[in-house]
Amino acid sequence: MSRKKISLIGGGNIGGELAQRIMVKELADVVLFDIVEGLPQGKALDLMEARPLDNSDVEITGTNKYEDIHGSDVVIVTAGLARKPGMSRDDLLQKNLTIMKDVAGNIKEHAPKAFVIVISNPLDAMVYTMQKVTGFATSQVVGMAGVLDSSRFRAFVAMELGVSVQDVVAMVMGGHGDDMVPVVRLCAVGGIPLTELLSQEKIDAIVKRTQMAGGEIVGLLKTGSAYFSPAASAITMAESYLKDKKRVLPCAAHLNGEFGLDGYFVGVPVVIGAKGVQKILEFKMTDDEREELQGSFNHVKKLVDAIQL
Ligand code: TXD
Repeated sequence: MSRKKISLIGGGNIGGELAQRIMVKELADVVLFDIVEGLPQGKALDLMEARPLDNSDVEITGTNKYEDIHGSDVVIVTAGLARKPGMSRDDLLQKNLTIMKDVAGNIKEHAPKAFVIVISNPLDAMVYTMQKVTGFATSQVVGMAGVLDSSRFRAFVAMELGVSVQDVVAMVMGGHGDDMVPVVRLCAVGGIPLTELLSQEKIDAIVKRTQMAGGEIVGLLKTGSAYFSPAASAITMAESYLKDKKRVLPCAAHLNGEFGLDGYFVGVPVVIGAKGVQKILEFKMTDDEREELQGSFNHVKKLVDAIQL
């Protein structure tokens, strides 16, 4: 049985980290694509030379030619500009929209059967663009944000309580912006509701830090945004697809009336298996939760409605 194939469109900070993680896990062969001459080829060769140390026999190829992504099972898209200090994710819209249209057209032509995971910001608008321009089924296109945001929430809870991250579950929904919706009611530590373990003040502080976590890292790095955690998040999604794990993960998925929302991509709990986004797990929200989700959805809708596709 031949190995699966993952193509990475964008060989920058996240792209390189994605390629390394795939290599170490021997998840699939990798094609690393970028428009910069030499960048993907250099990173691919470097990773090929690391394989003996990780006992990994996957093939990693760097390329500037879209033809090389032919036959991909998964395509992960990080092409685009990243934030600099003082920028919002929305500030990237116009430049990354142009890039995303180009990328989507090439994926449609060269990898029409691939499961597409979009990472580029502003995420909810970019994944919407990907699906509209490719015309792929909505089950075949998904955005990575909620897995990252939920991981950040879980990490902050574990740090505060001094417990293993393994025993903290959390769900962050909505758009990938400062108005994302950590659903505190669903957070549990070893099955114990978070609200029984931390004061409301500490919970509010963790919610806020989660919502601003991307900007916190941009402010520290000054030259770009987070890349270790976004890469880990997207690999979790890709693995669930390739191994048909049917993980329940918060992802930017196309809504068709779920949670009373329709026609756009925002973060909701989905099942990812061999058929892609196989279903959206809807649940009864409190009035406050619904109001927060509606607010975050409205922000995404406003941003997307400004796009001329
Ligand atoms: O949770 C999330 N979804 C976010 C997403 C988490 C962190 C970062 N987020 C966004 O991912 C970030 O705001 C950016 O929009 C993307 C990629 O972030 P990264 O840190 O990897 O950016 P880099 O290092 O600048 O890499 C982008 C690469 C770079 O090598 C460019 O040459 C390439 O994209 N690029 C292109 N590749 C293909 N095709 C085109 N047109 C193109 N234009 C630039």
